[in-house]
Amino acid sequence: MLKEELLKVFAEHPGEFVSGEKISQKLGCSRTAIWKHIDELRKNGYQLESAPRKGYRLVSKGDGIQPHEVKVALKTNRFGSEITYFNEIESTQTVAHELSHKGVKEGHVVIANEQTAGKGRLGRKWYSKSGTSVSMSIILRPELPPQQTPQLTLLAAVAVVRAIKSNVGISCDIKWPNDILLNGKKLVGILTEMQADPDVVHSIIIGIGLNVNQDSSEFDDEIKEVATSLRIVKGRVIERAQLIAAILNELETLYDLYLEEGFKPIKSLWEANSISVGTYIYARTMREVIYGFAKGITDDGVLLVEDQQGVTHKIYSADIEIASQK
Ligand code: BTX
Repeated sequence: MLKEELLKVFAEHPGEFVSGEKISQKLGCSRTAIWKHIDELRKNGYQLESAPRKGYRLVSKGDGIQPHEVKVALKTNRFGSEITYFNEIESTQTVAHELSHKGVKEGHVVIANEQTAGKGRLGRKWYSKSGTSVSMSIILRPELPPQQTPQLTLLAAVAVVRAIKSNVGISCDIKWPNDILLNGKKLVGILTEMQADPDVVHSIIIGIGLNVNQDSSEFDDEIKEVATSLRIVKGRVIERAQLIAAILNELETLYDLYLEEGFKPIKSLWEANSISVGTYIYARTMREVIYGFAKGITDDGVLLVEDQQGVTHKIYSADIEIASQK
């Protein structure tokens, strides 16, 4: 809270130095406490100048996400009520694992303006640039057997699609299990990891990476042919804090529905937004490539593909390519 009050003081003195003494009088705290909060603001991307005898001056708010702007737009009870924010971090997923071990509450969210070592599935990389992406990890603590956790990946995909629709007015497609595509290009990646014993889940960490304000020249070479952003399609810059809040609002609503009524209503919503059921696909698993008709998903989130010999395969993990119908 002191951080917000400190920002208020700077807002009252735009472009000016404010002495440490004046700040400590206004906020009723020690100079050391102020110094600590100035340091924290710097870590959050704010540029602050300090000069002997003059005090501190806010030069720029940086290109970061303001966690208090996320909080103002939340309609949730739990999700996002605690936010850990970094201007730059290796991976929000790694931090979320550590926080989860320390026992933070369900719904705690880790958000970063930039990740330097973002993680995709199966050891792949996830790119996120400063000022343009959403990178966040949400900690859940459902009482579920481990085999049901893939359902939460599908739930997260539905939440993101609905939030993008309501907040930006764009309809996206879900490709099993966790890709969100816009005009056939990858807009969002979702990584679900869990901390569990064989029969009990301790926590589930849902990582969401979303391309928001990149223009096409800003994508790294490895992904420039396959990636897109909301800005490219919408033609304007999108406010990231609002979008994060919209995602958390949808996530909590769907998660509560899931806890009350099970996977059935989520499954219907997922199928309604999916381009990878009711069509012919190639499923590239670790062992083989299966070509066939994707019939649907099971209650465990497993994809069912019928091959040309009429055999139905259960696909637990694969990369999916939509094929033209044969
Ligand atoms: P995935 O394995 O399905 O996708 C990774 C693949 O997607 C990469 O190999 C690359 O080809 C492509 N890719 C990488 N970055 C991008 C991008 N920005 N846009 C489009 N395509 C890209 C998807 O894994 C799961 C990603 C989860 C990312 C979140 S961000 C917050 C959290 N923290 C963290 O480290 N990971 C998660």
